[in-house]
Amino acid sequence: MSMSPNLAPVPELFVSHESALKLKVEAADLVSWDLTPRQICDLELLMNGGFNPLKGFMSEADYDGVVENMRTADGHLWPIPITLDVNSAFAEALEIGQDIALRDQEGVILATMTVTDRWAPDKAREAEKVFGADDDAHPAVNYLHNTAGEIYLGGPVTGIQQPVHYDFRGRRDTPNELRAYFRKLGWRKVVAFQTRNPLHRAHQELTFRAAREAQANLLIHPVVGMTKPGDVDHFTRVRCYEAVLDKYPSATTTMSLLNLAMRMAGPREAVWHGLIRRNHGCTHFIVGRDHAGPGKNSAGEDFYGPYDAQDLFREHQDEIGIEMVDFKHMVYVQERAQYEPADEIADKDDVTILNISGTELRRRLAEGLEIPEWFSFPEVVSELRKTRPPRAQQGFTVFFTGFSGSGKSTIANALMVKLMEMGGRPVTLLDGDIVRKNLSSELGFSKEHRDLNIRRIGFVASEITKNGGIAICAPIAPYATTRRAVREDIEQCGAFVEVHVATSIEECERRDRKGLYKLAREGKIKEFTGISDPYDVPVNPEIRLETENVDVDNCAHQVILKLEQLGLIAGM
Ligand code: PPS
Repeated sequence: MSMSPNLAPVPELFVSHESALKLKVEAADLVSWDLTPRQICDLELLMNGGFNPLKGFMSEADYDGVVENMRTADGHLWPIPITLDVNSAFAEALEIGQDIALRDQEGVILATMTVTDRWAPDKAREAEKVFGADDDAHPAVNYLHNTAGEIYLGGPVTGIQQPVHYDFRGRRDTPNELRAYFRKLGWRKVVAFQTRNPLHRAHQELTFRAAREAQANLLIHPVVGMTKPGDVDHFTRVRCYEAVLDKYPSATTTMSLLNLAMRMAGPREAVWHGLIRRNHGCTHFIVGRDHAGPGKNSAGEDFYGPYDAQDLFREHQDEIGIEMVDFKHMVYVQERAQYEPADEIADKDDVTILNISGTELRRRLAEGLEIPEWFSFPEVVSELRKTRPPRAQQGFTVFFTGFSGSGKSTIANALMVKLMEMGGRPVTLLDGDIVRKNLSSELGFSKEHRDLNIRRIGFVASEITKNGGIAICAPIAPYATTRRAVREDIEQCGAFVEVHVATSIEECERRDRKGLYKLAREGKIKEFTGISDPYDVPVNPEIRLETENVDVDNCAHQVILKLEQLGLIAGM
């Protein structure tokens, strides 16, 4: 099959500059929806033609068709639902036919939408059909059930302005800008490489080969919108790509950043990526092993087969309008000092095959170990080391939880002093009482107020952790769900070490250091944890400290040993 390049512009959803100015003023009076980060990515690609032929967020009929058989109501191939999910309170207050303003997170109006459809989706069906399993281990299924609103709105979009980006502005192109660029350079064949990871030597070899095979120019087209949780952040990745770009012949290779919110939907996602690249004026698209793979399901198995994406793509290739360049897994053959496709090595029993997996790379970065030159470029490794310093140099949070009077504050203080004695990282103590005085002085002890208090502590601790410091928190934090939410926030930027100070309520009451238990028993303090209010005992904390007959210094030392075992402090 040969794809003829069609570099005529793709339709966009923007109105003219003059109309946009007028519409923006009028839209200020409309009911507005504050877009989520994922919706902003989707809207950008809807408006600039990246999601052509879609004209807005999907109607219920389009959604049903896409979920069931990858087709919109009028028969276009489209594998991924593009829906505007909202909460039911917002949805119920609307009337069908009403225009709403779509705002970014700063409140800037990006577009208006005429609401033609409103429905409560069957999320379990969407998960099964689109992502292959109703399993929260899949990041998009987890998003669907735990982040997305319960109601979907659909309707055509009128674009006012693109979302604003302050980073790497010169590297971002709309589909029509890329088409114009290819036209200008006379690039009739362009092979696109989709990526959400830093480029190492294997990727470079693979893209080189793909371009050679297709006798095409090369577009490195990394995703900078939303990728898989836990991926290397896009700032670091783009700096890595820029370093690698120097190794490509500049006359035949370019790079552009794509503000796509990935779903990690494997085969369906590959087809979607192909449609998006066709819209960006490319003629060929690289689909490798486990394209857009979400990792393991909750039974520890892969969601999709390693080449399912290639199979589905091949089936729909003509309709997508872009030719697949399929690639197998590339490995390094030491004797020949080169990369080769793993399944084409005839003498594999006689040669040494080297490969470093993503997990192994992360381990080496975390432990500050060597990353060989055959694997990656020194410039890339040095960028990665800057953002992923060894664990012993990263920030982390120690989160004490336990009853009032259990000894949390005292042990936390001792731990702080020991960490300060070691030096190297700033240490901040967010003790329950200190926080209540400074951050949460208006709060009481209802569940709602306690949760708010803990979320505030979590927020401050995550900022400290992100910036390389050590946060020690010591609130009661009686609710397991709130502790888990804080853990999830913090684990995005560093380690979270939960310490259960397991002093029994009887012992706390016997000690009654502040005289509060007596008041609680007399009913003079209401909602007192352990007496008249619940405490969820941590099921799986990193450490559980028994304080009865153990002195404070020893308790703090147990925490230090745990931190050392976790690699968070260098060996003593
Ligand atoms: S929470 O639940 O995590 O928000 O609590 P926290 O911010 O750690 O505050 C607990 C301290 O407030 C005092 N105090 C109470 N504790 C529990 N229940 C009630 N009703 C209550 N009223 C006041 C108590 O001294 C706690 O101090 P610590 O440091 O835990 O001994």
